[in-house]
Order: sequence, then C-alpha cells, then structure tokens
Amino acid sequence: MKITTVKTQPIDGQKPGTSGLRKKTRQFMQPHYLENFIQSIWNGIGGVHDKVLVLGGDGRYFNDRAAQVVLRMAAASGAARVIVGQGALLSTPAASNLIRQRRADGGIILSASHNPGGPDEDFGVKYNISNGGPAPEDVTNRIFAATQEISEYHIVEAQDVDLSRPGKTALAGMVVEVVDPVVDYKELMQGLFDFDAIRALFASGFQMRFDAMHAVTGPYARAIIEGELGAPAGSVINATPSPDFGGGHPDPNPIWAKPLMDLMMGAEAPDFGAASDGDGDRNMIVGRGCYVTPSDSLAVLAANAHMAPGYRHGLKGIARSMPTSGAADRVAEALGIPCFETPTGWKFFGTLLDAGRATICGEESAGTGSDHVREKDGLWAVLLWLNILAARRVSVASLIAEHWARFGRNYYSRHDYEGIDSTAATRLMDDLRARLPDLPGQVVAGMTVSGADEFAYDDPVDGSHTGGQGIRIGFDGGGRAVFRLSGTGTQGATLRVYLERYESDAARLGMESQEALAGIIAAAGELAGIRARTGRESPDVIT
Ligand code: VG1
Ligand code: CO
Repeated sequence: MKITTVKTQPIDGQKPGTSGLRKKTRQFMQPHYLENFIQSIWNGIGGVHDKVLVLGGDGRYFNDRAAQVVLRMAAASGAARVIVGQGALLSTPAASNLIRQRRADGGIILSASHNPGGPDEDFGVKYNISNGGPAPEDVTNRIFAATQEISEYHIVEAQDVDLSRPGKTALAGMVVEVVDPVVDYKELMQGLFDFDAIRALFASGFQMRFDAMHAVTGPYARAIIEGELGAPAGSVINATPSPDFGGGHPDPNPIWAKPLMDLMMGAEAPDFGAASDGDGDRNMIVGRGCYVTPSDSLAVLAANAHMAPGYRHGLKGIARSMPTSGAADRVAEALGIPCFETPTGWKFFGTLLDAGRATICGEESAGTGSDHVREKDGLWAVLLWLNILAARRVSVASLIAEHWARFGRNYYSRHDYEGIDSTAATRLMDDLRARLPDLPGQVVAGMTVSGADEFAYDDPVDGSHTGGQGIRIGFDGGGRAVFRLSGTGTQGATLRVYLERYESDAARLGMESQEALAGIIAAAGELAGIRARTGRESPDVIT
C-alpha cells in the first residue's frame, strides 16, 4: 500500500477550545482541513509510531468519512493498532474507558457534543491522552502550534476499512480492531452499581423515560436500561443514532429536551426522566414534576453515592467547575472531604482524578462523572440516580426536598446569549475586567458588590496556571454572577452569564429560580450592559 505525502499549508483558526476543535462541518470537509488537524495532533504528541489509539465518534454527519481518514493517517505514520468502535461509534465516556482498559496511548473522538449535526451544522475532533481524559492545555497548545507550522501530511492510499463488524483487519501494517462499542462500558457500569437493586426497582413498577435524542447513547441505554435492568421496552426513546440527530439539537436541557420535560411535568409522567447529549457525556435528570439542576444533581449524587457499591467506601473529594453552584461544597463540608474549584472543561479534572484527590466531579452544563473514567458520563449519572432511588425508594421530588432541607438551596440559572458579535462580546468582557478593581462597594440595581475578580486556576497537582477563566462578581448576601465566553461555539460568540444565590430559610426553598434570582439577574445585566452591547432584550437560552 502506498503512503502519500501531501504538501499543505497552515490553516488559520485550528485552535482547540473548551473541548477539542469544533467548526462547521463544511469547513471540516474542505480540502486538507481535517488532514492538517490530524497530522498536527500526531506532530504535537511526538508522533504515533508504534502507538495504540482508540477511535470513535458520536455518529454525526461526516463521522464515518472522518474515521477513515484518521485510520489512513494513523497507518501512514506507523501506528501499531487502532481500536475502533463498530460503525465508528463510541460515546465519549466509552472511548475514555477503552483507552484505559486497553492501555492505549490515546484516542481520537469525533464529536461536536451537544452541537447540532449535519452538512450545515457542526463537527469536531478531540484528542484524549493515555489516562482516557481530554488533552490538557500544554498538549492542546502543542497541537495548535503544530497547526501553525505544518507543511505536509502523510496518508495511506487505500479502500475504506470495513467497520461494520467486530474483528481485526490490517491497513498498511497497522492493525485495525473493530470492537462492540457497548460491551466494555456495560461491564464497567455493572461493577459500579447494584444492578439487582435497580432490577427490583423496575420490577416493582417504577417507570422511566430516557431520551437519547437520536444520539450515541441510544445503543448504550437500550442495552443497559432495557436489556440488563429490565425496564420495559419503550423506556428508552430516540435510541438510534442519526447523522443529524433527527434534526434536533442533542443538548439535554429543558429547552432542547422539551418533549421529555413536557412529559415529566404532565399528568402521565413516569417516575424518572433523563436525557443525554450527542456524545453521551452530559445528562439531564428530571423527576415527576421536578427538574433537577445539574448543580443540584452533582450535590445529591455526592451526598448519596455511598449507596452504590462502587462508592461504598465514600468519596475522597469533590471537584466542580467554578461557574457550577456551591451546592456540592456544602456536601463536601458535611462529609469532611475537600472540594476543588476548577476552570470550565473536563480536562481540568484529570489531574485531581489521577492523583486520587477527587472521586466525583461535575459542571453546571449537565456534566457529572467520577474516577471510573476521565470524561463526564451521562449514563453513569443516570445509573447512579437509579441506584440511589432503588436504595431509598423515594421520589426524586422528595429526595431533592430532603436535600435542600438539610443543606439549603443554591438557586441557580445560566443565561446564554448566542451568536452575538465577537467584537462586541470581547469588548463587554474587556470593559468589565477593566472595572473590576472599582466595583466592590458599588450599588447596582439595588445590589451591593462585595467582591469582583477574574478566576485563575493553579492546579494543585501539577502546578500549571490557567488564567482568564471567567469574571466573578459577588454581592452582599452571598449571591454571585459569573461572566464568560463559550469555547465550544462555531458562530460568533456566546456570552454565558451564571447566576446564583443561596437560601437556607425553610420557608423560602420552593421559589421559581428566575424569580429567586431576579435581583442578581438585574444587577448582572446592568453591570455588563448586556442589552446595549449585545442588542438582545433577553437571553436565547435559559437553563
Ligand atoms: C461547554 C460547557 C462546559 C463543557 C463543555 C464541553 O463549554 O460550558 O461546561 O465542559 O461545553 O462539553 P463552553 O466553553 O461552551 O461554555 V461537551 O458535552 O459539549 O463536550
Ligand atoms: Co458532550
């Protein structure tokens, strides 16, 4: 088989964001675009000669074509073996698990996660390192540097590898091993959770609805929830991955998973509802008539994890991203374990998990996970919830009410202004940053600013420093607003405003969150001049 060396030139803008490189699919399909980036990954990590890689994706449009390119380029650069999910499918947590189980050197995940898929939507590529987690910043910086210097790439000329069946084939001396994407992951879950107790729960008539949103979790959820745990057929819906996610937006939140929300808030609601995103690392949890915010879910899982066999010895620590609410901190305090506050993005949890300093991690964006892999894991969170409900035999609503009664409630909401002008967004952040020293003591929309800074992180394990991770404004009374720009969008800029206020008065735990946060919302809007600078009257998405 012939190895071709193709002359190329650096392409602007191939800088990995919060979670890999995400661009419009058509941009990825342009000549050399994907090839340049893949070769830059190889160059940035010191080559793939004799290495073992894992490869899979969320099944979105171009997933199958891109997988063939990655295989031909891995073979051309001398990789020993690539372990690929059948049909080039792997959920992000399953890919993380495979890298760890098979002691691979790293992996390529083809996904733009919760972003819509299709020829006119989004595509993405992410590189994970040998611990199974997203490449840390020093690695993504080297990859980006390589994209700016690239002059050629290497690719084998060959027919497509058949990825439709498990088995081994050879490609220019490299082994391509196609594996069932679900089997190893299912075993991992069996080891963590009390499947017998969950089976008994379903056998008692407990009903659930899991919406896979036409994305990659479908096959996993079907095999585990309906197959292993005995939930009736139809408990898992939209379970066949489709290249455009059924035309939907595979983001598990009350906006994009509205049909599930409507069901759960209606008269016919089952006991438990859940959804996952494009690549299976996010989760939404909703009880009958009771939506659980991701920040609360993290806290509830941490407080009750010991009910699952995999966590019966307790937790070593909890880690949450800075914009995530402080609900988990209160649990950590009660458990007498540390709580770490990291920048947004799962890559920042890797060192804490590897060092055994955190067991459970979470983000307000519907990501929860533990040290079982090095990615957030949507189905894991759902199974831990089921395990807890099976042990406690209470409703989601009463579990939440009990949690708030014990720890108090962190009212929380995120307001997203999507697709706004990039220059205006950067200016908004720059101007706010410039005013930080003067803000404390000022009264804005009736709220007094108690503190203002920009979050920076010093990793307690490897000592690395990461700056510019979000502007934090604290108010008298303990509320806060956080401002940051998204690093996963593909069009213009997205401003995220995170709003939080703690309440411990038993009589005030049942408010509607937008109402409970109204004062902070008004102050945040005025402080940043959101309306004037973005031209938007209101957020595009409120979660
Ligand atoms: C968003 C979320 C962040 C998450 C990231 C990747 O990033 O806010 O918490 O880790 O997406 O998740 P940003 O930079 O757009 O705020 V996923 O499921 O899209 O890989
Ligand atoms: Co995702």
